[in-house]
Amino acid sequence: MTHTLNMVISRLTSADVQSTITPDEGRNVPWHYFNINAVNTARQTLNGLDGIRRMVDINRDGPLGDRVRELKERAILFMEEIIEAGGYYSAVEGGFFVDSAEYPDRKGDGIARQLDGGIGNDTLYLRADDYFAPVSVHFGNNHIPPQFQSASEAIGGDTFEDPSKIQFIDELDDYDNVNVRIEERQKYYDNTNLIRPEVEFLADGTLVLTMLLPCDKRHAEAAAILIGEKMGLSECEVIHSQVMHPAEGTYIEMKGKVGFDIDLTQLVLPEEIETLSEAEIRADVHQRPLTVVAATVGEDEHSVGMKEILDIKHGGIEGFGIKYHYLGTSCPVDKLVDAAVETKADAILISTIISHNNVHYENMKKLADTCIEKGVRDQLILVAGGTQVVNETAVESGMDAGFGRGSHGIDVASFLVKRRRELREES
Ligand code: B12
Repeated sequence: MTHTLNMVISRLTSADVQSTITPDEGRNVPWHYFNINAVNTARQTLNGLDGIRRMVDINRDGPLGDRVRELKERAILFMEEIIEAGGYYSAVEGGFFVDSAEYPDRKGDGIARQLDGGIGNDTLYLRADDYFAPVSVHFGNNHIPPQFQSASEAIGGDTFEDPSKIQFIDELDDYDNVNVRIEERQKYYDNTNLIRPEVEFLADGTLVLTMLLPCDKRHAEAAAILIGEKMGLSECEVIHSQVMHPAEGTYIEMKGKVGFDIDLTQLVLPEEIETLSEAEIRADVHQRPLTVVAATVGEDEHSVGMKEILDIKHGGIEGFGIKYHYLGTSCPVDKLVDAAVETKADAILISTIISHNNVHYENMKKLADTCIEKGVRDQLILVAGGTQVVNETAVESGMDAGFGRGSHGIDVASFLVKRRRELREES
């Protein structure tokens, strides 16, 4: 919420407030990924607030103006007292900062730091001119003696390269200490291809599930635990619950553990399709102009994905010099094919997001059939896209290609250029 408010203030006032996150509490607290989510939301807000200053006037005669004046007065008094106290460092020592923000009122809980060092005293040293750290990863100047290829060679490899050199401090009890934990997890140290979800420590198996349950909070929490157990999770625990609206239900975040490993070497990965370089696509399109007609088809009103693929502002195919005629949303297939013929287009691009009853693949078949009926199938490249679109099934449904979630303009532009080359070679 703070991130988003910062964005609004920043946009309205040009104060350039920057929201930052500090991931210092690590990934084992929801706080960390909530922060990541918050920053994503703020980023989206930032885009959404484009041009807001031209639409919104700030009324400085009302409470906002009074508050600004008051804050400025407090700030000046505050800075005067800093000078009286002996300057910035004395103020730090006096706990001036991060107090109530209502100066001269003080809560007395400002962050104070001892100037004579406190516990960190004398722990900072200037680096000597011949400073040398025998480690494989180093930031800043490291004077590697000439006889060594790499810094860590001086000690025969550091702890990154040879984990057996790590000396753990065994400060816990007999049954839960670092040696016991390492022994239990030795296989994950030995074989880094074996993974489990993890949060607190290596391969602890912890995962977090989110769900919305259409009931009150007490029932939802108990139901969530049962759902987790039925899914085969152990140590299920609700870590957050929030009533969205009493009539709607409760949003639950639950953690539990899985007891199986995933072997990365056994995964069947989808083929990684290489795209042509931007320069190659542009050069090809420059030499032989490429035109497409595009629309969302059937009764599909979801236009955002299609525009992502087309529009130069979103990195769409337009940015590579490809010309597009956008026929809008819920466009009949016939109309698209006629427009392609009329504009002598190279390709038809359809977006079909809704997938109930496989309507997306039905739309593709309809497009392919219409092109065949009108005798233009071999003159046109047919491309379909949408969240649920899988390339193989799109091809089985008569398309030249299908593009799913997360596709980018460059993927499509690259495909169009490659496919056009193939067609020219074939003919
Ligand atoms: C925004 C949205 C809407 C907006 C659309 C506004 C607009 N102008 O686009 C509105 C509110 C109008 C809407 C309405 C409806 N929606 Co809606 N909507 C969404 C939502 C939240 C986001 C879609 C989106 O814009 N994604 C962002 C874009 C960038 O991603 P994308 O669409 O996947 O596109 C990418 C790829 O798929 C691909 N791609 C897409 N098209 C193309 C085309 C080509 C040629 C290529 C190469 C690639 C490509 O590239 C894009 C960029 O990476 C989704 C849920 C979701 N999170 O996906 C539901 C969702 C799509 N909607 C859904 C539903 C059910 C509806 C309604 C029926 C709701 C109702 N009962 O009224 C109506 C239908 C209206 C209609 N006739 O189409 C369902 C569809 C379920 C299904 N599987 O069929 C979803 C999945 C929500 C859900 N979980 O139930 N919706």
